[in-house]
Amino acid sequence: PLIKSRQVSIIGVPFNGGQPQKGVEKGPLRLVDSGLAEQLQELGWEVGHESNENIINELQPSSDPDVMGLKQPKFVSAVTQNVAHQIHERAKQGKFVLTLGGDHSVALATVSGVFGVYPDACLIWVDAHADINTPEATESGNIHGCPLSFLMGLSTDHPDFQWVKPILKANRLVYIGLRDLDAFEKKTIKSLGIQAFTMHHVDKYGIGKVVDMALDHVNPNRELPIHLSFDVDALDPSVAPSTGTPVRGGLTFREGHYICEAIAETGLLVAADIMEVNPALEDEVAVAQTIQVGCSLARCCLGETLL
Ligand code: 5AB
Ligand code: MN
Ligand code: MN
Ligand code: MN
Repeated sequence: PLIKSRQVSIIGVPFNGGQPQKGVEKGPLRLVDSGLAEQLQELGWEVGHESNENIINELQPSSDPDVMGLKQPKFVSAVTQNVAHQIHERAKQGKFVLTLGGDHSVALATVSGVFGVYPDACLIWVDAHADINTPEATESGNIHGCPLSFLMGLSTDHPDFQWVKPILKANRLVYIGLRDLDAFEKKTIKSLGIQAFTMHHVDKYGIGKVVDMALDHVNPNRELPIHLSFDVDALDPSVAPSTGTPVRGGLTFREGHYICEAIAETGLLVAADIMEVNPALEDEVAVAQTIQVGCSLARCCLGETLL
C-alpha cells in the first residue's frame, strides 16, 4: 500500500459557510463521538485527531458580502486555505488523511492539500451533484456547489480564491452517483470530457463494473495515488437522510460501501473525505443512522472489509 505508516490523521472541519443550512458544522464531532477513532484503532491504525473546533469561528470576517454571486466568499476562503495547509502537512508526513465535513466547499482544502503532496493523484467524486459550478454559473451562490470549478481552473478571476491552484486535470477526475445536475454542469462535463457515472450507469452496469471502469479511466495502470471525496448525499435519502441536499434515487447502503471497499483494495487510497453529514436535519433515529453510515464508509476506506 502507498500509506506504509498505518497512521491516519482525522481532520474535523466543523464548517457550514459553503451553504445556508445550520447543523452541518456538527457533523465531524458527532462522527468522532460515536467512536470512529477507536474503531480505526481496532483496525490497526495509529489515529491522530484534529477537531478544529476553535479555529473556524475565529476566521469568520465581520463583513462578508457576496462577490461575483458567491455567498460568504471570505469566510469560505479563509477556512479552506487554513485547513489546506493542515492537510498538506499531514499528507506530507505520510499519513492517510481522513477529513470529516462540514459542507463540501471544504474539498477546496482537501484536494489542494492532498494534490500538493501527490500531484499525480486522481480524484473520485461520489455525489448526487457535480459541484463544478463557476461563480458566473451558480444559481444558488452556495460555494459547496463550486469547489471543482476552482480546483480545475475554470474560475480563475474570483478575488477571494486566488490561492486555489488549478491542480486537477479533467482526465484525473471521475464522478460516481450523479443525478442532480445544473445545465451548466452538464455542459461542462461534456465539453471537458470528464468521465461521469450517473445513477443511470450504476443501474445499467452494476456498481462493480462502474468502479472498475472509473478506475480504468483515471488510474489505468493502478499506480497513481487516489483521493476519494464522498458526499453522503450520493447515498439514497433512505440510507443517509440527515444531509442538506438529499435527492431521491441514490446509491444503496451496499453500493456506497462497495465503492469504498474496492478503492481501499487497490492500496492506492491516500485520502478520503466524508462530507455533508448534518445532524440537525431529520429526527434522532435518522441522524444516528446517517452517523453510523458515515463511520462505516470511513472504516471501509481504511480497510475494514479487506481480508
Ligand atoms: B453538494 C446545486 N448544484 O450549485 C448548487 O451537496 C446544488 O456539495 C449543490 O453536492 C450541492 O447549489 C452541493 C443546485
Ligand atoms: Mn457535494
Ligand atoms: Mn451533493
Ligand atoms: Mn449537500
